[in-house]
Amino acid sequence: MDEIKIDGLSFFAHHGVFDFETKNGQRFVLSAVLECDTRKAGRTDDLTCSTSYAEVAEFLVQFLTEHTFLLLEAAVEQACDALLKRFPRIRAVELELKKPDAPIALEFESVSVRIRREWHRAYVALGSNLGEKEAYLRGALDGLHRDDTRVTAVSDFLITPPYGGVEQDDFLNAVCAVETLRTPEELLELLHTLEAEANRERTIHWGPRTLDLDILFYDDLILYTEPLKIPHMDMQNRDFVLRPLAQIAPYVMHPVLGKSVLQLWKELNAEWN
Ligand code: PH2
Ligand code: MG
Ligand code: MG
Repeated sequence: MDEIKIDGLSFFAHHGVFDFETKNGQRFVLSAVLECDTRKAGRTDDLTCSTSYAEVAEFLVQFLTEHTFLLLEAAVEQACDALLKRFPRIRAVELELKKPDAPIALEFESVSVRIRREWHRAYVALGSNLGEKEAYLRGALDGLHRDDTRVTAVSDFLITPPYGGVEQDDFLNAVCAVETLRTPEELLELLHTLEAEANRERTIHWGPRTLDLDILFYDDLILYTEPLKIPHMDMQNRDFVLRPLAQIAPYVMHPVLGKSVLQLWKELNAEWN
């Protein structure tokens, strides 16, 4: 990815753990690497196709002087977050915040914290087989639209027979693509909140539910933890996942099985025919 860099942006602010730091303030030095596609601006010589580094620099200094944090960690975390929400062309950002005059009673040049944050792409499966199924799915899609997460594509809503052996009503299923600043664990937390808001009760395993939201993919991540496994462990066996996913992401590769969604769906269907 192309980069726009701002180096050694110096300003006065009040971050710090000690009282005298928040009271008196001190000098900070910020460096930023903005990952964005500069091709179009490069071809057209038109600033509206890019992100103005002046605007970014002013935004960062304003943010870091208007807010006061105890930790450099918090200052850069929240500055990255605010920046990525404010400038849509910036896909990822690396910020380094230095405190050249930090309260350390030794000879040193500076201390700093450097982090990189980015928009992630995830795919989420939606299902409902209790009550107003369509309203539950629409409610979930609305709930996924927020400042740190955006729905970028939605499949058709499909009526599907129950899978997994529990006798129950048909499901309404869909899949959506999201862009998110959340980690997988934070995204899962949001999904659980939305399920709870839909009055989901966790009773019978695989039983009827007002709303079920599962993470299918998160970038190319492979994660095997309790309670979160990515990619979804059973997705390759589920027509109600692969069919809608193939509508919006046919060529996305399954990072463990090494096959595209379309290929997995074709193989699943071939098993039946
Ligand atoms: N979800 C399950 C179990 N079985 N069957 C269909 N058709 N759709 C689902 O969403 C579904 C299911 C457990 O999450
Ligand atoms: Mg499920
Ligand atoms: Mg679930």
